[in-house]
Amino acid sequence: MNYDLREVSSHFQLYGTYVLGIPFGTGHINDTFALTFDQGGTYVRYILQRLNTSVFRKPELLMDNFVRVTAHIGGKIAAERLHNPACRKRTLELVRTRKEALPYYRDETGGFWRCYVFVENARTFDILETPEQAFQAARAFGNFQCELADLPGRLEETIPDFHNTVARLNALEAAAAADPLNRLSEVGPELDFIRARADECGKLLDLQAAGEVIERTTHNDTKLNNVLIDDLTGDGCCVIDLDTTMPGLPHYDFGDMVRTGTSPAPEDERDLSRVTMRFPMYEALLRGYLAGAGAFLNPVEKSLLPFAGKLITLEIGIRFLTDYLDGDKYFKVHRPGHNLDRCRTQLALVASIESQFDAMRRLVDSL
Ligand code: ADP
Ligand code: GN1
Ligand code: MG
Repeated sequence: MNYDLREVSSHFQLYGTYVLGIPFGTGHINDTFALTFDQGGTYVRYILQRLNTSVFRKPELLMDNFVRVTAHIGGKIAAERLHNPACRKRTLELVRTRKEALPYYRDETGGFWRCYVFVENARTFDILETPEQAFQAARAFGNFQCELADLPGRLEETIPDFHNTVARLNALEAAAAADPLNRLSEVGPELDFIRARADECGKLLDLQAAGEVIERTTHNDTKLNNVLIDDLTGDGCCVIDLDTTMPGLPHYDFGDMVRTGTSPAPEDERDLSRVTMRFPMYEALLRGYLAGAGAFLNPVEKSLLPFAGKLITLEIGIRFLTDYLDGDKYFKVHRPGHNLDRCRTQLALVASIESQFDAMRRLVDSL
């Protein structure tokens, strides 16, 4: 889709002359652009995003969450700066609209837009290069959970049952039964692999119902490219992509870090021999996450972190396969079979996690 980014940006409190707007990032859901403005000879960048309102059906409530979360974290960063003026931590800073100072703008076609300040001198990585990066990224996500532990009230669930793996499995079975595009015959081994693990899908939900693991405010989309790494210090300096920040289990966040931070291959790799759970990356993620969030986890919650890595990888595999059978309606795809390729990498990663599971458990028990 071609959007008139200059026109859209004119509705926000942005000053100077619009220079350029380009697509940015590799997200599967929203449309993200980087804008450049000339402000008296200095080029200043902003992020402009068009929210996917088929996925996020109550965008105004989502933006209420966004404002509450960023105000809460912003307050903590301001307090930290009083003691440590060199603190480089950031949170997303929304730019409000000119009219009514709203945190979003709706265009005449119903398009839902928001804008925030570009965090310079930092970047995201689709594939982590070193254990040190893994440690820093995981610590930032762990700190994020910790900072939100005293957020007043409960956030709106922007996507109900987002990490309900049993519901995700049921959705897959429904898609397989309907098979609208006759793709079922191509996915036999993948379905068998998932069905063989069906019993594990409800494990965290059962423990939550029994009160052994506790709901908190979590990010829920801790893909490693959703944290900005500071170019100067190498620290995870800003957690981004806050659309699914809502009530959840801490395991969902740690699990997605294992899914996205341990394999050297991209999420849609076709050469499955390249997909593997690198133990040193897992160890760094675990140590980093516990450095940020370890203080509030109970022993049962802590012991379930390796399982979380397996469960969330399986869950996303289930979601990619469901979307493939449904006709690629949810995740953006860039080639035929893209969602099936993504599903296969997830299942290969689950197998790699399973083959190292004992060692993963021993490590967490030793920390
Ligand atoms: P999506 O939902 O599409 O994943 P994100 O909010 O994660 O969208 O943004 C996409 C990419 O844009 C990120 O991976 C990051 O590289 C970049 N990005 C997002 N927000 C900022 C920001 N405030 N400053 C700098 N880069 C950003
Ligand atoms: C989507 O928006 P993005 O690309 O950060 C998805 C996540 C998946 C991820 C898989 C709202 O994240 O749940 O884990 O793709 N976000 C939503 O790459 O469904
Ligand atoms: Mg993202």
